[in-house]
Amino acid sequence: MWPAGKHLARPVVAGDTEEDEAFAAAIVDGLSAPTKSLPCRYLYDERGSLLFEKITALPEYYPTRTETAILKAHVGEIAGGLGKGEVLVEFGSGSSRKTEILLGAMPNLVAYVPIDVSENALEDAQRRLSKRFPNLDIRPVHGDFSQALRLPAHLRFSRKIGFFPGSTIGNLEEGEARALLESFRNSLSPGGRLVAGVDLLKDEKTLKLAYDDPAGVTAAFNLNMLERINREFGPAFELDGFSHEARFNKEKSRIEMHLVSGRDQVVDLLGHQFAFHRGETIHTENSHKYTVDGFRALARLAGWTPNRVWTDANKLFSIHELTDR
Ligand code: AVJ
Repeated sequence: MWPAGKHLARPVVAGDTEEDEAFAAAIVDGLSAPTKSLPCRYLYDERGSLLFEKITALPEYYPTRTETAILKAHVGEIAGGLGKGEVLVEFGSGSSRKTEILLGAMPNLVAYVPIDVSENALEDAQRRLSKRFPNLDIRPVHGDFSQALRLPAHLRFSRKIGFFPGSTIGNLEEGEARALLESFRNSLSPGGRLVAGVDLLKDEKTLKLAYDDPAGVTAAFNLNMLERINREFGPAFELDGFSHEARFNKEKSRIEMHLVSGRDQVVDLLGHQFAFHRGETIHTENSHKYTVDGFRALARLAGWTPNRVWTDANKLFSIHELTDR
């Protein structure tokens, strides 16, 4: 195809999109580093997103179910005190299932602005929500929620409330998490408010089971990273050469997902030869776990004022209200 060489970039092939190019560059970068890793956002192609949906229904995966229960139990308080004419902005809206609970308790909302990288998810959500809330102005934004938000002119000066459920913040390292909360504040201020779902630190056994379920759905989700690479750039990885591992990193208070090489092997991919020792891993995702006070401290560093907090009786999950002063 093209000469294999360490410093040769993959040639641009007709039909490649910018996304393909960025993914290819991320793969070469991540697998060339002394500790190998791949960005977790690439876990979520079509199949990955379906597998993640299956994860959220597993008995061992408590976050989705618990967050939904907290939202339902306290929706009056969470949605209450809303002034007339506010806009609800959701960062990474996906299927907007949890939002539906909030929207039902926000009759005075002027508009709902879901932001997501998946156009399909945005379209499905809009179709479903416009049936249930025919008077709601829904303004989907297709894109990356970490970018600065520019609202349509007629909404630009409305007060904004942000919604960031699912403990997506857990994917980020502390510095990145702080920067993201700052960028949300810039998008929502002045007078903005953020409602964020944050998974709580708990015993290691519960955490590990949630990320290594006996049915093997999380393992399939993690291994799909390699299958996706094979589909898009391969064949490259032998799938029986790698296995899923969920590790608890106590110092960093996070669950890490890794793909562990079961043998010494060389993977031929994108014009490179990537060598793996037996036991060497590709780090594919972090899921940071916070204490209630730890997350409030992080929010303060990002310029927010932590306000109310809601949790379940077992203190598995938390929903935080942050205000702009
Ligand atoms: C979507 C990032 C919140 O960290 O719990 C679930 C992703 N990975 N099982 C999480 C995930 C493996 C999930 N987040």
